[in-house]
Amino acid sequence: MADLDVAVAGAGFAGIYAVHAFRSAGLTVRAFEAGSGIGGTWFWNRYPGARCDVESKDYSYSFSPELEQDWSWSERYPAQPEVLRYLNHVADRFGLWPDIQLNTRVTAASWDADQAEWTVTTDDGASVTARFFVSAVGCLSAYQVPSLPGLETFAGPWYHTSRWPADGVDFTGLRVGLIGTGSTGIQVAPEIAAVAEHLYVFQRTANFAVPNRNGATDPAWEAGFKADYRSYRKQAQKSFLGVPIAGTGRPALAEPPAEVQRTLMERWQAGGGMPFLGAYTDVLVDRDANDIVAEFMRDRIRETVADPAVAELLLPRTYPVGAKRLCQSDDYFAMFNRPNVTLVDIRSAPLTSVSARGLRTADAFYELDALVFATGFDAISGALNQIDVRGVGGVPLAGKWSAGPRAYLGVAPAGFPNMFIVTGPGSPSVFSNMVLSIEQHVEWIRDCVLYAGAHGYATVQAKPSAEDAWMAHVTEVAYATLFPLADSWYVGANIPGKPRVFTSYLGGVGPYRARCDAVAAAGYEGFALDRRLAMSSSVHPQAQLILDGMAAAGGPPIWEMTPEQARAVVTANNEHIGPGPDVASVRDVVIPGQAGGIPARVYSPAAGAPGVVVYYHGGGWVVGSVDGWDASVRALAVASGCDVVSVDYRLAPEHVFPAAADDAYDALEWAAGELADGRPVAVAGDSAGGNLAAVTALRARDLDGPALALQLLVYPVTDCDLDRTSYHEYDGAEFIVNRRDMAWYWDHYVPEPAARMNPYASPLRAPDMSGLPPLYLVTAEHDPLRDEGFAYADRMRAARVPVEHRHYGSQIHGFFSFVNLLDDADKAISEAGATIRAVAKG
Ligand code: N01
Repeated sequence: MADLDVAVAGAGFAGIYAVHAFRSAGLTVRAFEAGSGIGGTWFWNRYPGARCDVESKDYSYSFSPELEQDWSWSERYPAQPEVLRYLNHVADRFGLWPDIQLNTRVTAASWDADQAEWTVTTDDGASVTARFFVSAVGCLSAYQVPSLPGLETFAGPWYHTSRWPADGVDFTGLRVGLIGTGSTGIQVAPEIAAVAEHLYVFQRTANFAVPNRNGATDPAWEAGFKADYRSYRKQAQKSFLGVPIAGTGRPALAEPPAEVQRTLMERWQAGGGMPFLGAYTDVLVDRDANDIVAEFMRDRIRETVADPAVAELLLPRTYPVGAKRLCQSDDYFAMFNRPNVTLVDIRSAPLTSVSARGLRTADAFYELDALVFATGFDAISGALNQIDVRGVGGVPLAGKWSAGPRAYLGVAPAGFPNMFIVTGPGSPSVFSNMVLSIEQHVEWIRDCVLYAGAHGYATVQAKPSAEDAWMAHVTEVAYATLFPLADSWYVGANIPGKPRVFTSYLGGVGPYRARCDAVAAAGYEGFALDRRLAMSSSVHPQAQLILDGMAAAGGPPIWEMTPEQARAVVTANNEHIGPGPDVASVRDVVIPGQAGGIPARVYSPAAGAPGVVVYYHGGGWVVGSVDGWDASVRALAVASGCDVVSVDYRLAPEHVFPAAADDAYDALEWAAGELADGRPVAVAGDSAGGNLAAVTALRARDLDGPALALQLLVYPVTDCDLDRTSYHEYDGAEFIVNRRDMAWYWDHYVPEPAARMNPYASPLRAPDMSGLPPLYLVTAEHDPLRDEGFAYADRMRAARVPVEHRHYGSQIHGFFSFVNLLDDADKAISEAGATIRAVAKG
């Protein structure tokens, strides 16, 4: 068994929430974090001026209403130290520390197909196994320093903004060179300029920036959004960017030019990138509309920067506004009016080398005491590619991604079973409010893991065809916009040699979430779910005792017996079960059936029971009786609180198909007509009795018979095909039933093979499953009938019939009836009973 259910790489916003979400779902989880503290991006990027460009009310977790009410942000746009404090508060508040391992970098993760688990290796030489591997390494974690000849000879210190010393850097009195004018460079530059003797800004590409208009949190504003935070978060989930912003809803090109200028100015004055760029619908898809906005912004630079030559150099002209991440700053452009700041154009005269004393460009030398690189990241795929991730057949993820990173729905790479990437390539990630997208992904992954467990699937993996189709869609949407026109990190253009692929989903956060939800609702459409490997779970020791007892008793297999011998053996075996619980009233009745009286027993646990269950015992239509199933049916009556009618239908071979099915249906009609008195009615049964319950539900639908509230099918026979995988897995003599036994049962019940195709014999073959009552399905792992149960649930789901499926991983066929002997029998009956009770009570 794996050490963990889930191993998580990284403990930033994503890893922290993953620990909380998985743990709250009852899964074992550990996050491995390379840093000495949590926070990821917000731990590493502690350069002066680091600040979020999404408002604090949006850039915060929404999973806990109490957290969002209790926490107060001091500013509209939170600075790095405050975000880090917030994340540490979250870890404290939810007690996450025991499941986060700091100072530990994940170096490798490899898929073990035999065990259906990941082996995750860390830089301390340790390794751990986990059923699922979740990457929460972030989109912007692998920082890049350009390869400048001579950097190692530089006499002064140099820093990358993403590895800033924790105790800060004092630039007082120093000549500092800053390379990079993206979001980071634009934030750090004014901070350095404020203290340095001189700041040289080496600019390769001029950048657009809108003002933040940052300020202290206004208590009235805070009270306002907190009063209705829940519905605000809902709007955010449905919005395009993960932040509910109000655009005009109109194209700029359809608006009078003066009106466009007025709107842009209004938004410029209010500050913030998203409302500004989102003012008009055509700005990111139409070059002419984009040019209007770009020119507006260039005018603001001209207004701000005193020296026209410097202003001219600062005017972005080489790409559409917004196609590179729009920067935000209140003081960057004004900084160039300071006498101690020089802008150096390294597009016309590129950097050539570093020496001990400074930087050389193609046409000058700059004497420097310190160097700062704000040169960005190998984005989206860089951090994950630093881990040696190996999937099916040992294929490296980096190899799979050599033509560009890809993953189905941006969360699951094909060929890498049980691996998920939070905000991975193909998801909205960096084009959205990251915190909201992280929450959506983590919750979706958690639900998928739980679904796999509940349905007994050992592996979940994206189908290559689904991944291909999704990434084609991602590309198609991207190329309908202006984004691919910029040489940005969005397309990998900032990393020499990286394939130019647009890998983020621009279809919008709301539509993306809806798509992910639809995939889940359809039973994880596009994923291959495989349960064959789950058999590695061993038989429960209590069940093993039963199997050992039967083996010790000796005797021929069922299929070598006569029906009379088989009935005697089953009766003797059932005596080991012992009595069931007391039930207030138990009476034997004879139900008037079409072919004569049908004996039955009615268990009434209490007066005023909310519903009626018609129960059909197992035994391959050949053996079994109301007496033999007395204990478990009593337990079900007590657990459900409902009246249970246990039916002694006619057995084969004396009465072949459809005798048992006819009796089953007649018993339902009687129970609904004579006993229920308007109360909800359910059908239930185990094994062959499950077959009869399923068939009765089909017939009731087909014949406009009694309305059913539920069908409880316990490892039912749903089909005559004895070639399913589980029949071959459990074909030995050591289990309760095997392939030859089942063939023997079928031969007696439906001797004519062609007749077995009749849906009233093999209900899985019903052409239409719609309109059937909700299914509560119980299956056991070590059971030849396992797969036909799963197949039945799949058909039901496909027909939009509600399905609740409980799979008992270490159990055997028949376990549900072994009350007194198996704890799982009591558990399964009480769980099924609780559902019946809830359904009956409406
Ligand atoms: O990195 P970048 P970043 N020689 O790649 C230049 C998020 N973020 O750290 O444009 C010379 O954007 C490069 O020049 P060019 C946000 O998503 C958010 O600034 O390639 N120059 C560019 O100017 C952001 O987009 C926040 O020609 C070289 C700069 O370095 C993302 O992080 C704050 C060079 C890199 O810009 C990355 O931003 C900070 C070379 N060899 C970051 N190589 C907020 O929330 C690169 N450059 C506010």
